[in-house]
Amino acid sequence: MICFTFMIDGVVSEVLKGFLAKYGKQWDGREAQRIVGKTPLEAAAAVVEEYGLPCGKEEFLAELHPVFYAQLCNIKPLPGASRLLKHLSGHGVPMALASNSPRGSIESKISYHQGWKDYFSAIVGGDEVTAGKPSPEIFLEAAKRLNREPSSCLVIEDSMPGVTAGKAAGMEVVAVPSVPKQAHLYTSADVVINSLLDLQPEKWGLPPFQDWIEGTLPTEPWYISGPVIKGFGRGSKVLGIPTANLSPKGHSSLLSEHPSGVYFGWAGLSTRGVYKMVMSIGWNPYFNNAEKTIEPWLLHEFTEDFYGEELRLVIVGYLRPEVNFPSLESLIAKIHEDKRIAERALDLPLYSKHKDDPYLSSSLHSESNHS
Ligand code: ADP
Ligand code: RBF
Ligand code: MG
Repeated sequence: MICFTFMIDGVVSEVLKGFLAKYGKQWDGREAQRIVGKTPLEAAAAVVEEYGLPCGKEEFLAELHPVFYAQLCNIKPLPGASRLLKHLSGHGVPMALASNSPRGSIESKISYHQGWKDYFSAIVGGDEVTAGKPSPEIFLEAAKRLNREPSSCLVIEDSMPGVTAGKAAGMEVVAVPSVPKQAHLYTSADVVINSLLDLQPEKWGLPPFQDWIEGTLPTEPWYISGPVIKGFGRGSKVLGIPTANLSPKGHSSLLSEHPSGVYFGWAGLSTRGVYKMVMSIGWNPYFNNAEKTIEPWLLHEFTEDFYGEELRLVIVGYLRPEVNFPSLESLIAKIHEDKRIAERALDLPLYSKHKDDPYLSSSLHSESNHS
């Protein structure tokens, strides 16, 4: 049995940002870690305290509540959540949803996602137990409702309090940190993964995913474009692997729907042509960048640079999470392996059909039907 909680509460950040502005404060992201996995009241208390707001937490919450409520329909599932739920429920694995949010709010959140209600045999809300996470109570209650021993349950969690709660309940815990670059803090989890795409159900005695094809995971195609910008100048120089960087600016919602990682697809340069492409999106753990970068390596020998040119990408599949490496050589070897896998996979009809996508060769800024 599986217990989980996972919706991206980007909405929470958006709403809080607006409110802080009203009090003349600026949201700086430091509280994201403090609010994930909390009840709304606990989260409000944390923010009131952190920012020294001149109001009580109840007052703050009363003000926030209607705004959150109106935003419930905009909360997106974590990337890969729908695929995972579909897979496990297709194999008859009993699942429960256990969240610190009040039950009513959980129910309205999931009502916006088709089929979600039926995936869960039990839902436990924060208002149905005496203490929310990090107390184990919410997970113990979920196990009870599913008629399972806690020790036979797997918890999938995106928050620190949730990981603590799951371990305290005597369950196996997979952490999927929702705050980037915080993986090292989740040491009490049995496994930390970068995204739900990386979950290996067979490690937990569950049926393995069957949608991987020749080392690649097909995704719904997604589209991103922009002028090629200057990066750190180390792709060609340090790795011998040039990457035509795109700016992550203006793509924040697209990037929150897709985890950091290594992807592949097709790249179009309007005056040159369409090429196979393998890319990384993220913080380059080996170099530990402060900013996220988008770095496609076009699988073609060019005789010149093309900085400033409009680059259009159709991303069709996922390969692996970005990881750190013990040496530069091992990073380079891995990227060349990514290249071989992508090059070969892109000849499969499933992927090659996207080579003719008009998006790749269409003229500038005609993205309206692809956003
Ligand atoms: P930067 O750090 O500025 O991105 P790189 O060393 O990664 O520098 O080099 C990237 C540049 O090299 C690209 O912007 C592009 O102009 C050029 N380039 C040449 N061949 C390729 C290729 N096959 N794929 C990507 N970029 C290439
Ligand atoms: N950087 C990492 O630190 N870890 C990775 O796993 C990683 N994988 C990559 C895979 C591909 C296909 C490409 C093109 C790049 C990857 N990089 C990775 C990014 C690399 O560090 C980056 O392109 C260079 O630092 C140049 O900025
Ligand atoms: Mg580059």
